[in-house]
Amino acid sequence: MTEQHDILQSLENGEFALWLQPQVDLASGEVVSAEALLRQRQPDGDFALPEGLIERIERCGMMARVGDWILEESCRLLAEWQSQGVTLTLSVNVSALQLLNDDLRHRFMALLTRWRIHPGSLILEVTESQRIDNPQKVHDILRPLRSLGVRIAIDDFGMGYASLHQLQQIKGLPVDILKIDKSFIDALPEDDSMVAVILSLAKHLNMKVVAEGVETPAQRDWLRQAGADIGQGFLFDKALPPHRFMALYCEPA
Ligand code: G
Ligand code: G
Ligand code: MN
Ligand code: NA
Repeated sequence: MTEQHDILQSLENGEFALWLQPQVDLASGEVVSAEALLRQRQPDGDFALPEGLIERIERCGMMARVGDWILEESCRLLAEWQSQGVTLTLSVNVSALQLLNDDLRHRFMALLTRWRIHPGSLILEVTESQRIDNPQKVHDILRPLRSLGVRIAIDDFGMGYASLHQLQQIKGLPVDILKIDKSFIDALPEDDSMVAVILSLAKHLNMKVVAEGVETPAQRDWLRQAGADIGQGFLFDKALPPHRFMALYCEPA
């Protein structure tokens, strides 16, 4: 059986799911958002993200198909929240391959309209470490989405830009949020130099900061006092199935 066929089967059999990990406003301690993380039902019934699944999906040319499912499922979740008066935002990962697909913009706008999603409730996470090889193209794709009110986050920030020249390019990108890579959060609070630099850069560029992989109260406290906006990590909670996330974190209006 081909990889393509396997993935198509998974889609058709409803084996993919988006689980939700809370994102916490560090100043208030409130859950204000969630990151949607892809999971696949395993033969034993558990859901997991098998090692290398995303890469496999990309390699066999199925990222557009799966990416469409991810965006649709995200809109469905948001529409459900909105109908219940839940005001949390949702962060959705989009791969660079998905982004470079020429008609993503049109399919995406159609989705927002069909599900009547308030665009401000959606954040797209673009992974920096996949390297933005063609900033002009990424720019052209992101700009119209952003002008609708969708916000753009750079995921794994700090891992991809090897040079100041590359860093220079991000100034021109239509980006709202930097998500600091977990490796820099791991160093806190003893070594705070990289996180401090990124916080200052974000402030300079008028961007918000999300710290990912927050695991200890000491890390959370350092980030809060340094003015980071949002924290995400096992200290708060792991990714949960949507019904459990909603029972725990979505207050009915
Ligand atoms: O929990 P975690 O194992 O879910 O995620 C592992 C990696 O897979 C992360 O780098 C994350 O960005 C990526 N990932 C998780 N869900 C998605 C998704 O829906 N789309 C894309 N493109 N990547 C995802
Ligand atoms: O999209 P991204 O690369 O940011 O995906 C986040 C990944 O990090 C997911 O695999 C998620 O399950 C994982 N993760 C989230 N919080 C923590 C944490 O506090 N510690 C660890 N080790 N992993 C985390
Ligand atoms: Mn992410
Ligand atoms: Na990340």
